[in-house]
Amino acid sequence: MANCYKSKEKISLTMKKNVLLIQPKFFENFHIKPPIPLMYIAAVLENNGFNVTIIDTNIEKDYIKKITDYIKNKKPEYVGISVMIGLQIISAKLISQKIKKTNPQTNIVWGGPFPTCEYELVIKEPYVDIVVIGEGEDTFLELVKNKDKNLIKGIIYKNKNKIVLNTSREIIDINQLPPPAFHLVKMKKYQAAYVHMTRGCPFKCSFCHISSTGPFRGKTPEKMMEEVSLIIRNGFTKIDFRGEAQLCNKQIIETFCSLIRKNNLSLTWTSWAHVKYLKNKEYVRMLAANGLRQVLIGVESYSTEKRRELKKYFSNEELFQTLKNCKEAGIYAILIFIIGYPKQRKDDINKILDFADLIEKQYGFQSLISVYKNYPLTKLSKRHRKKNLEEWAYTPFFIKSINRAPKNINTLECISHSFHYKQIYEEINKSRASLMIKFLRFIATKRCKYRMWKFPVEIYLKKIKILGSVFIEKIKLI
Ligand code: B12
Ligand code: SF4
Repeated sequence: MANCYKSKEKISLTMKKNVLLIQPKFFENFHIKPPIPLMYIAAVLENNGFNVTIIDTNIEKDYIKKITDYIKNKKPEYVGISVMIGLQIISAKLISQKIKKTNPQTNIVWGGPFPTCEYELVIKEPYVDIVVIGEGEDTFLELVKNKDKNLIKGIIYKNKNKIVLNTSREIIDINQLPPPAFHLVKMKKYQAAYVHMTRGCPFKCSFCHISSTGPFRGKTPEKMMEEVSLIIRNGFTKIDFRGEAQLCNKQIIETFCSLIRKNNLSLTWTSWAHVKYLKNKEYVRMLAANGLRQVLIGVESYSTEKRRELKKYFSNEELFQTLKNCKEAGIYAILIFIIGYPKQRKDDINKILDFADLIEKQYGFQSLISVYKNYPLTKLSKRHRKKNLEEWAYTPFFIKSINRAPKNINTLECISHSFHYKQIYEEINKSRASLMIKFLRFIATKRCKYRMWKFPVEIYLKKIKILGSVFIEKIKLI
């Protein structure tokens, strides 16, 4: 690991060079969270004397002007763009093209989960100069410090007419990283903040790709407390812990909880969680006593055997024990199931929906049904290849995303959408639910009750709306 996180003395040498980091648009109706990956990178750059600006295009209305003004006035040598699979690719592409048009000298660097999987495809794009593969903190710092590219691990780049792939980089010691640069984003614009106690994941579910941050490892309780305190200072009292292995190290979490008590923090938190850890009753009680209010559990299917097919290993008995523990401790559980993966039968989907109903009846917990998407580098997709970025951008959302799926994509999405609207949406927007949301919720409830997935007009409308905003964005950026 490069020892470059706290080198204030190097500031004068770098003469406060400007660096721009951009989070492209998602287009979908997510509850957008602060661009944490970029904030980690920004913190490292700032500690090394760089002037960093982060533009989150999801919250900045006139972001095109802000980006082009920045390029014209501040002339950054490097612009870093964070990209996930899906429509965000289109936004990243348009923004990159706009930057190159404004100043062709700017080096455009793509990083994040998507370029990490598809670096060979991404580097072929004329507007991308460098792709950072994997964790970005050390690699991007070396780039902006103008270290000889030949010697920078973890990149693929263009050298005149050649494409050069360097050796991969060793993983970062996450306990040495400075906390994310909260001061560089408008935290008030976000509805929730999230943190990662861990990077990577110790599990290997066959439908999931989580390798952009390397193998599994966790933060110390003190490190977690440092980040949580910073979020609280930014006005949040509710924090979301992301990643299913967040609660896996009982000892670390216990110490973290004792720090919450010691510091007298009135904090509530939600977390992703794995049944493997929550089946322990005492542990769940302790978590509840220290502010855990909601858990998201990836249940995926209705039986131990079906789960095993997806390389997710826990039994229904363990699941029921977990749900009982949560209910008794006053923690609300949201269960997540997956439908439409290769070889899943129509009958399996119906059984999942029945299982979700059963859990609602017995425990009062709701389920989300997510549609399988063929992402690169998962065991199920077997290095599924696509010809260009557009295919990766659109297929998860619109066409042929699911090879050999037992049902039509619109039907699957209608199931997913209805389960979502049936409860979560209303819950989140309780105070602000518009008439339209109430109407959609009404339809969703009926669809779920009668298992009526025909004529999914909502899905067509949703897609038209999303495609419409992609189209408008294209016009604005051309
Ligand atoms: C929070 C989150 C979201 C939030 C985004 C939060 C935000 N910033 O607004 C929301 C809810 C919007 C979201 C949406 C989606 N997400 Co998401 N999300 C996550 C999650 C849980 C955490 C991301 C994170 O902060 N990670 C921690 C940071 C430190 O890691 P990182 O993001 O990989 O960043 C590091 C490196 O990648 C790199 N890096 C990242 N950006 C950049 C930029 C530069 C310039 C450089 C140099 C380096 C670099 O450096 C970072 C620090 O080391 C991850 C799972 C996970 N645990 O990582 C999934 C994950 C990233 N999401 C994923 C997916 C699939 C989606 C969706 C497509 C889901 C969907 N609709 O089906 C959408 C995207 C829609 C779109 N593209 O339009 C996948 C990505 C797969 C892929 N290969 O692209 C992941 C890995 C989950 C999974 N296992 O499937 N997501
Ligand atoms: S689905 Fe969850 S538990 Fe499974 S590998 Fe992905 S992040 Fe880990």
